[in-house]
Amino acid sequence: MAAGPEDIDIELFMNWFREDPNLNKHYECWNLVCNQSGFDSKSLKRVYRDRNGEMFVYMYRQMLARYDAERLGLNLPLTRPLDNYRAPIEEGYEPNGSLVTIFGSRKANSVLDNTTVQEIEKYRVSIKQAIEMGKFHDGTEIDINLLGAVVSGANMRNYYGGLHARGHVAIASISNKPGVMSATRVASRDPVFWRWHRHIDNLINLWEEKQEPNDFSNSPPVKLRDVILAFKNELPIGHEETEEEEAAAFGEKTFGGGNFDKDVSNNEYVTNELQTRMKSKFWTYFGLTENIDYLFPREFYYFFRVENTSSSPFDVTFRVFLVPEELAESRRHWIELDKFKGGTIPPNSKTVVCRSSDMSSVVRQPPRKTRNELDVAHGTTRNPLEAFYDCGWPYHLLLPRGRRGGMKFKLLVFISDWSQDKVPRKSRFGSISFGGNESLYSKYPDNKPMGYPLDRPFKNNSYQETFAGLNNAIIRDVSIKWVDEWQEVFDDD
Ligand SMILES: [Cu+2]
Repeated sequence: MAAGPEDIDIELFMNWFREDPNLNKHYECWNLVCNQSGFDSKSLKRVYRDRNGEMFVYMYRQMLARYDAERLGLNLPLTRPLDNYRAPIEEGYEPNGSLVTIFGSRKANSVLDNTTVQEIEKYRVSIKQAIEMGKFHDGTEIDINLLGAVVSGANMRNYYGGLHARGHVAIASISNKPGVMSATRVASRDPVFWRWHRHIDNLINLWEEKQEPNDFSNSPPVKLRDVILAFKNELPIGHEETEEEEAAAFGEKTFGGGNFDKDVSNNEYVTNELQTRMKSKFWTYFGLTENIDYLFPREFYYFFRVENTSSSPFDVTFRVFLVPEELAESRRHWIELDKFKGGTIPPNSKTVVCRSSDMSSVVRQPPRKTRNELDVAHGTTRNPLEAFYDCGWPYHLLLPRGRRGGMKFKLLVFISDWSQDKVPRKSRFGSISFGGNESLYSKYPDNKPMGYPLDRPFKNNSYQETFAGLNNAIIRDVSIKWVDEWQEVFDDD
C-alpha cells in the first residue's frame, strides 16, 4: 500500500531534538545531581537538596517550553497532555540505533494495564483533592516545593504514590522489556515522555493558577532602557582572552555615554534577528556510529542600557526570557535564556551592561561548542559530585531553531535587586539555573522563586498588563531565523 500523507508519523520531525545525545545527557545529569536526593557519603543517608521539588517543576517546565517552541516552529501541534490513562497511547516508540537491543519498543495505540490505571487514577484524585483544599492530607499547607516533591515521588509517597515516577514505570512496562521511559539517560527520546510531563505540569499548574499574580510595585530604582543584540563575529573586536572586555568597551562607546539616548536600531552592528543552523557529526553509542544532525546558535552579545536614578550604587540581577509570539500569553512557555549578576550600576549613571550569549546561566559551563567538545559529553557520569560540573542545558540548544523565513519571538528582560536575590557565579562550572547548589547541603543560588518573574499567573491573564509601566522590565520583538551558514568565531574541528 502506498503511504499517503495521513500515514506519515509527524513525530519523526522532532527526532532531531528528542534524540539529541546532549539533551539526553543533560537530563541524566540533572537527575543525578539535582532531582530528588543524593547520598551523604559519611552518614550514608538520603539527602534531599534545597528546593528539589520546585526544581522538579521548573526544569521539566523549561524542557517542555523548549520542546513546544520547536514543535511550533515546524507547525506541529503543541504537546498534548497524557491525561486519559485509559486511552490508547497513539505514539509508538522504537529505540534508535543500538538502543533497540537494550530497551523495549512500544507499538502505536498501546494501553496501560488496567490495575496500574486504577492505581494512578487514585493518586491523581488525591493530588487534585489536596490542590482543591490547599493542604495535603496531613494538614501541611501546599507550596510549590512540597507540591513538586509530592508529585515527583520524593515526598509522601505512601499516600500520593509518586504519580510522576509511577507513570514512568507504568509506561515503560508496556513493552516486552522495559522501554526508555525507565531510564533517565534515554527517557526524553520517547514522544510519550513529553506528553506525560505535560500532564504532570498541568496538574501542578492547577495549584499555581489559584495563586495571586506577582506584585512588582516595589520596583528597584533602575530604568532598563533597552536591550540591544549584536552578532559576535560582526563586532570590531578580537576573539581571544580579552574578547569580553573588548565587547564591553565597544558597547559603552557605541551605545553608552553621549549615545545612551540615541536610537541605534539602524546601527550596522545591531540586529533584531538571531540565527540558528543545523550541523552534523558522527556519534558513537553502544558500538554503533551514526551521523546525527544537531542545532547550533549563532553567537551573540546582549547590550543592556541601564539607568540608575538613585544616589546609591545598585547591584542588578538580570533575568532574560524568550517566548514564541503566538504563545506569549502562556506563562509556562517562556524560556529562560539567562540570569546573572550584572554588576554594580553607579549612582545617577547611565551604563551599558554587556553579556555574551555563551555565559548563559542555563547552559552547562564551560560551554561545549566544537564537534570534539560535544563528544566529551557522551560518557556517563555516575558520581553526582562530578556530574554537578556537567549539569546544564547544552549550549548548542540555547536558542530555539526558529523558522526558515524567521519566527517571531518576544524577549523579556527583567531587573531585580541582587542584594536580595544573591545570584552568584563563583566559577564557570555547571549551570546555576538547573544545577544550582554546588554541594548536597548548599542553598539554591537565587532567593527568588524559580522562573521569577513568570512564576505566578499574569495580571488579568495578560503578560503586557503584568509588565506594563515597569521601569525594570522591557519586552522586545526578535525573530529567529534558521539559516545554512555563517562565519564561526571559534575553530569547529
Ligand atoms: Cu519524568
